[in-house]
Amino acid sequence: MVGIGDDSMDQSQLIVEASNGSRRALARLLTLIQQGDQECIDSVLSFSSVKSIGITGPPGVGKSCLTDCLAKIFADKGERIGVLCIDPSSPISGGSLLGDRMRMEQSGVHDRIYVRSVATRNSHGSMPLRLKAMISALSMAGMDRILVETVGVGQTEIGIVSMTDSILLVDGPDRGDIVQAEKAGLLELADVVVVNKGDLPGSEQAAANIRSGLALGPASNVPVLIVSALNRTGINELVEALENIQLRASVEIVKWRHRLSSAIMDELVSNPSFDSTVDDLAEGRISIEQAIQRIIRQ
Ligand SMILES: Nc1nc2c(ncn2[C@@H]2O[C@H](COP(=O)(O)OP(=O)(O)OP(=O)(O)O)[C@@H](O)[C@H]2O)c(=O)[nH]1
Ligand SMILES: [Mg+2]
Repeated sequence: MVGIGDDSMDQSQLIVEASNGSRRALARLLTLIQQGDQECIDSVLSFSSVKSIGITGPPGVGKSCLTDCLAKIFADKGERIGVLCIDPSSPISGGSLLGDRMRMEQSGVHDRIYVRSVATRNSHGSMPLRLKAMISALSMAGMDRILVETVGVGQTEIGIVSMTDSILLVDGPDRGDIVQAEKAGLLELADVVVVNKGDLPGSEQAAANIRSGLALGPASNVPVLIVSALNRTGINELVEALENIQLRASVEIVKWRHRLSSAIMDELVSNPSFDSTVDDLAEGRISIEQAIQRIIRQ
């Protein structure tokens, strides 16, 4: 049994309530998934998911402002939008991120937008699978589209954004971080790239650099747009680009590779003998080959 407020209900009741539109039940369900409750995760993963967009990029480029703009546009068209803000810096018990709430000004007051911050600092392993389950839970609760904001352009973020159907990579006018995204393999997964803060100098140049980087590879058709979340310019073109994303077979294979390897990692790290095996390795009692064999056998 799990408590929500004064009530308490078991996981299956919680799922029924959340599907019937109870925001409290949905919030509780998302908390349980975030904490790794396997029964909830397994139950919601059996629901099919609506379209999800991963919005990622280096810190401070305006992802939250842009997510807020996009959520409002989709919601104004009548869609119900779920927004997940993945926050690697705050502890899992920390709840919502004040900063993101503040930058999600429009989403916060729109009754068709549901915003949830997901703190990941103290979560052990398995974030990608939990994120997948959260997307399913939001779909089950009646959302028509899910936006997932995640910070960073490294391997961990690739594991997370690979769980979404399409990826919007955001950069700013004065950053070289896109080079990191390219090195990590994130650029080749992006379905749309935007240079935000188009109101500031340097954005044309940044977009030209990204276009020339893409031109040589398989992602040469990927749109690179200049937008300003602040002045709301270029946003309609961005929405159009997001609506017209063509799935690319080569990218789908790479995404499934990330999804599968994340799922395998989750499985291995949550193995009951994982921690004791690490201790045995550190103490020199077993070799790495023996460690692998032990975990696989279990
Ligand atoms: N000039 C200008 N500033 C912007 C624009 N979009 C966002 N900002 C500002 O950039 C700062 C960061 O915006 P956020 O939306 O929080 O950026 P973020 O990428 O979500 O940041 P993290 O989640 O911390 O990585 C804020 O001060 C915004 O007001 C824009 O289009 N133009
Ligand atoms: Mg943000």
